[in-house]
Amino acid sequence: MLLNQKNLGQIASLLPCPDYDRKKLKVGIVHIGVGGFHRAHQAFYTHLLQEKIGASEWGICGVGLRSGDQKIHDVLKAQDGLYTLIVKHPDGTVESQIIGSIVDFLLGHNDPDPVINIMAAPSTKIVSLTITEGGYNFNPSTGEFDFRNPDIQHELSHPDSPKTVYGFLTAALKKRRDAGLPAFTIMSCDNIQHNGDITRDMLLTFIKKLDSELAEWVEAQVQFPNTMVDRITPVTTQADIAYLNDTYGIKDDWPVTCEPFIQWVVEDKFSEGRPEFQKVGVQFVPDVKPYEKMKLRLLNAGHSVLGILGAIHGHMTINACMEDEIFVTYLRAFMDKEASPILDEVKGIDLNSYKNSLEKRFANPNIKDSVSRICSESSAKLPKFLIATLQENLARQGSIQFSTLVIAAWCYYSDKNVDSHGEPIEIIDVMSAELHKAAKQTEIDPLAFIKQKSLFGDLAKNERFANLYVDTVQKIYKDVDIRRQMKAMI
Ligand code: CS2
Repeated sequence: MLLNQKNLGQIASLLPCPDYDRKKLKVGIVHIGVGGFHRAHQAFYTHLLQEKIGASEWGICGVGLRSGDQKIHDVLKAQDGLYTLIVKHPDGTVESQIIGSIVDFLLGHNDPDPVINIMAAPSTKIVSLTITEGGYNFNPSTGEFDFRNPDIQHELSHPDSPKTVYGFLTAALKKRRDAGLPAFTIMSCDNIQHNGDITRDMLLTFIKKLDSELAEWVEAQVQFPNTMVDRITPVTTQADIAYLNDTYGIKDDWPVTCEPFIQWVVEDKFSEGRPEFQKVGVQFVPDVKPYEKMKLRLLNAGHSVLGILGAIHGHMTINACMEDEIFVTYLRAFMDKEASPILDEVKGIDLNSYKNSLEKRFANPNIKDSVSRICSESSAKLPKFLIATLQENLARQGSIQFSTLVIAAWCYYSDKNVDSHGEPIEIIDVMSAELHKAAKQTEIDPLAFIKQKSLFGDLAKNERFANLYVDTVQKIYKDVDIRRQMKAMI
């Protein structure tokens, strides 16, 4: 039975279904980037809220801006926005439920107007984003907006046919201002420290090039709350689709799986009001920064440590890494000696318990989060998750060896594209060609990989780091048994 609105009555006897009247749910949030994470997190919280207060004006219209979003568009359209969320507990229990908070879906890449119009509609109060770390179009090392991006160039000369998130937001905000409507809030939900502030800086830099009056209006009217988001959401597999079919006879072409843990900490500043998310466990705080930093530098960086070293060793999943004692001890040493010392105190959170809980979450044997998901787009992730920590530790004479091994390992597999058993590693990264080219120089110039300025800034000139890095990378090139290198350090 296909998952759709018509069949919901029947499906309700099999799985929990939305108990609010979806016909009454109006679009108040436009969300750009409807991947698994959005559906396991914000759309789930929004669904919980409707269950609590009844259908409101806070339904979600999903938006995809890239041609690759066609598939999720087609699936959600065919399913009337409905999908199954499959929560996998560490003890093997699985809880599934049907989520109903997404009420429409629009694609912007061929026909931008409907997307601009829904964003400019008076009923839209929030435009939220999960466009990935790489989607913000800034140089990871300098933080500057990248005007060389051909899509940005196109938008500057054709503001009526936007392509990137910046072009769409600008066109919609202009329309609102011209119509005398208040601005919407722009809420980034990506894993970037100060995600709201960065979105604001980038958008204003872009708009200033186009229309300085509009930039002034945006500066005065639009709020950009910073947010910390958290829920491990692995890539959906065919087995997940088959599970729903075999167990319940439900045909859902793109369910989402995730861990039980969920957290959302949001800075409470919204231009046009917000859903009462506090009723379903969202924390609103005056300052999100300490939460963001803790999460990015422990969870996300911890993932990268396991993922990159795991990829070289040949572990396929994060939980497989956590079954390997050397990986567990190494991860903890990284967290204790390098990540924690630079974190500010977070009110109400005991750092040790937080780290213990991360270890448990990573070890969840049912999540089977692939190392390849974690390693994908490392060029956008590592500068924020790991290299930032390394830089701060260099400035304070702190430990850097655990992070350095990860960077050297990243160089090794970017060069060789194989793990220590000679099995191929597929590199999924917009910068894969550049990474490969730089890494390939290592045997001639051992600093070549870290001389990539857009990722490492001037780190290659830091003597302490450069010496340790050269030593470490040479060790790996001589002996690729990464576990042996790790063991020697713990
Ligand atoms: C992961 C995140 O992409 C990554 O490398 O660390 O997707 C992580 O699973 C989420 O941020 C968890 O909240």
